[in-house]
Amino acid sequence: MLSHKPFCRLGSRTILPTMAVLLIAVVPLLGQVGCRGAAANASSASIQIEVVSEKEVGPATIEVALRSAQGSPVDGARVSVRGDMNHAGMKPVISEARDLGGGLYRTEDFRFTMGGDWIITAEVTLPDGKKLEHTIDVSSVRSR
Ligand SMILES: [Cu+2]
Repeated sequence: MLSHKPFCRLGSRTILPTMAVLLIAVVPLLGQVGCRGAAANASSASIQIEVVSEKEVGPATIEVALRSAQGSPVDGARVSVRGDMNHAGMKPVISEARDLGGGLYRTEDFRFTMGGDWIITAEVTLPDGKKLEHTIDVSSVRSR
């Protein structure tokens, strides 16, 4: 019993400093996780669309680049590319773009089905579920 009391006192004296050290170590870690989370869960993004293949009837490749408001690449989004022509009565061409990492998404089965003027829309669902879209005009797609 005589040795029990000093042991308890020693115990509480070492546990408190240990907890303080853990807190000091954990708080900056939480801060970093918070910042990274904010970038990944960007609820706004800039969307860039580019036709990287020939602009002619047939298979085409379209790339979509996503950046957060802070300028960092946004990965893990769902990007669907829709092609419409500027005249009525045509079925839109829809292609899911593959996530290549680094904020870049690329179509694999898009095709221009007719020569003429197209409107390309990227429909984006960000990792946090927010939806955005961006449209570009692609004029004078060549017939073959
Ligand atoms: Cu057409």
